[in-house]
Amino acid sequence: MSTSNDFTYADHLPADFSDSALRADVRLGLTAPSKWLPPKWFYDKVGSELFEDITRLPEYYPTRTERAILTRHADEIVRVAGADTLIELGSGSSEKTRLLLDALTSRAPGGASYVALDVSEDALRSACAALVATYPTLRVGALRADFTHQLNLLPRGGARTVAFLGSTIGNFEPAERDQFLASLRAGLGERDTFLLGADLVKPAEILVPAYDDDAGVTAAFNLNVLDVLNHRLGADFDRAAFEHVAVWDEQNSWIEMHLRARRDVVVQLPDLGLQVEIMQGESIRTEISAKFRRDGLTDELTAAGFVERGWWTDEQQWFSLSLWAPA
Ligand code: SAH
Ligand code: AVI
Repeated sequence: MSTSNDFTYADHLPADFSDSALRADVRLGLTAPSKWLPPKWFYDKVGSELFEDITRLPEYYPTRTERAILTRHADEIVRVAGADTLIELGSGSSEKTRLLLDALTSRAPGGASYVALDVSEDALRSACAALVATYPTLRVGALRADFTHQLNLLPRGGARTVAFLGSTIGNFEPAERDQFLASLRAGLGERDTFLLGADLVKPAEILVPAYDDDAGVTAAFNLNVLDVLNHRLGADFDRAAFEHVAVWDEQNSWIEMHLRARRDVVVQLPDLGLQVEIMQGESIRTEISAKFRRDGLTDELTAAGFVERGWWTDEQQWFSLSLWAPA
């Protein structure tokens, strides 16, 4: 652990995380009958920056809608939660979080803590450095960890709100989501709460452009994962051989992002001793982004052992913030 710029920084990812975990995921995903990659590998420095660019696109409504809900209701959310510590999973730039921190620091002046958890060291360091400059009384910690299997590392003590904003929960497969909720619930005490940002089902005409914008930023974000594999695994993906595809799967209620081969492609992954053949028209699924209905979310959270403490949405009911306590 190191202290710099008045925030603590702890890296709990294994030293070889970017190698061994990436290798295992890539071997599993690219040798499967339907090829896929987990979304956590999007977020190298370039990918984290591209995601921030996405949040400012006119088509990408989730960030600004969630921010609008927070602008209106952060005080109430923080009051109902009654926490002195905010822990944020997949915190990224922690920008919207400031609305919660404004409320938290004015409720508990001198006594509030914020812990940002993310896989991206760049995102953690720049977000936390900016936060300590704005909130002199806030204790700020950065935790580099993987929220899919390291929730046991969350700091304990006091009354905590664990926030998972941006609808990042939608990037889990349904079984992963159940596992995540069970693991989170297991670590929460009776004074703790869970604040969830979840994107809601809406017409495909709004959903699809949010994941296939005119400026091509989401395409660049998607294709960047090939650069990550090239840089970290010595692979030789040709970005030009792939196109970005986003489709709305109504039955599963999720957007799927794919990289579809424009021609037959043979990729060498020397670090894995692997050669992968991808036929023209075949695609690699790089992300799902599930969209929710209130009753479905309630069922899932109830099954995981939570009880609702609050539900806030925007006028169009496009996005939701909900607060949950252990049942
Ligand atoms: N919460 C922010 C950022 C969302 S982008 C917002 O609402 O705008 C998703 C964030 O989750 C990225 O910062 C990414 O680095 C992080 N992330 C993705 N997979 C992760 C994992 N398995 N463990 C921890 N962080 C992860
Ligand atoms: C981080 N996550 C919630 C984003 C989403 O909307 O699913 C990632 C993203 N992918 C494409 N655009 C944004």
